[in-house]
Amino acid sequence: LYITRRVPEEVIAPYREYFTVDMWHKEEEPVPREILLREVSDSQAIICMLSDKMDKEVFGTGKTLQVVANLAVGYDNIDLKEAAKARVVVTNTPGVLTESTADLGFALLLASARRIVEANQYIKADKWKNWSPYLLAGNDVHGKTIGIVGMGRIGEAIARRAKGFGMDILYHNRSRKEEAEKRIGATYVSFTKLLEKADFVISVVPATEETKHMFNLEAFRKMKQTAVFVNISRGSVVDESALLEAIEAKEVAAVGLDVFAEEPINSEHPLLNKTNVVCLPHIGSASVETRTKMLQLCLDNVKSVHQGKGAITEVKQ
Ligand code: 8YV
Repeated sequence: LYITRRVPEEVIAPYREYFTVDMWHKEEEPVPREILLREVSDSQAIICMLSDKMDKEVFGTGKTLQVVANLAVGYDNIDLKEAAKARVVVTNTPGVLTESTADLGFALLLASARRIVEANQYIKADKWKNWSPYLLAGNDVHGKTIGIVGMGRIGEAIARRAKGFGMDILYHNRSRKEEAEKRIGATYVSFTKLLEKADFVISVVPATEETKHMFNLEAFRKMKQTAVFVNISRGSVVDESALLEAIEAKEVAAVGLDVFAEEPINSEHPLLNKTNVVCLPHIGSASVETRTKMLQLCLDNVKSVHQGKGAITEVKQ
């Protein structure tokens, strides 16, 4: 088993009796492509992450490869067709990260609406000399309407949190989710209606051909000028230049982004330099507890495939 980042030994230790584990030695830096290809060529299993492009070249190189376990619920970094051709099982980490990702989504929503980051910067820049009634006044969250785009596990977990804030819940999804509607009291609406009615629009859709740039200029123009837009899914669902244009034209009030078209971004990124935009480095599922559960699920998948029992959470094409 080769793991493409450095991960804590205590999580790996219980699995060392089942397979030989080797890993890239840096925690934050991705494994260089040539090393990935070399490791793939003599491994039976790989645990990889979203910045590792698992494409035709990788699957062509991995003659002994049996399983690729992605440390994420999204798997847009993996070419499933090539994996199937090479008879490699692909797994992801659904379920274990739902609540942490919803927590982060809500944190971003609150931070953007109530200008939390800007307010913190304000003190750090020694600007707090006085108090005035509308100093750093933001938008209320409680009692407003949230529009959740993508009603999967994470969408539903966000809806539960929104309910606690007394919000009205609208959602849009490829297909209507009647069971979820009953559980959380959400209303299914068209994408256009959601954009027009919601005070908070949050994207939780996976990256697919269908969702690419679904948040374009037309979409941002349909939103209320007081709307807050939050994206915790994938950067590809947003046309970033359109978002920038919408922010500059005051078509939206505030934005919270955990994901970007090209990651990582740096301090020059134009969206980062807007005071009403809160940017995070793709940390939706990044709690110590959840990352450990994700890693264990990857390891359990590898172990299960290795023992001939099949994967636990296989991604089917
Ligand atoms: C991952 C995510 O941690 O699960 C996903 O799809 O985006 C995050 O939870 C991230 O992709 C790192 O692989």
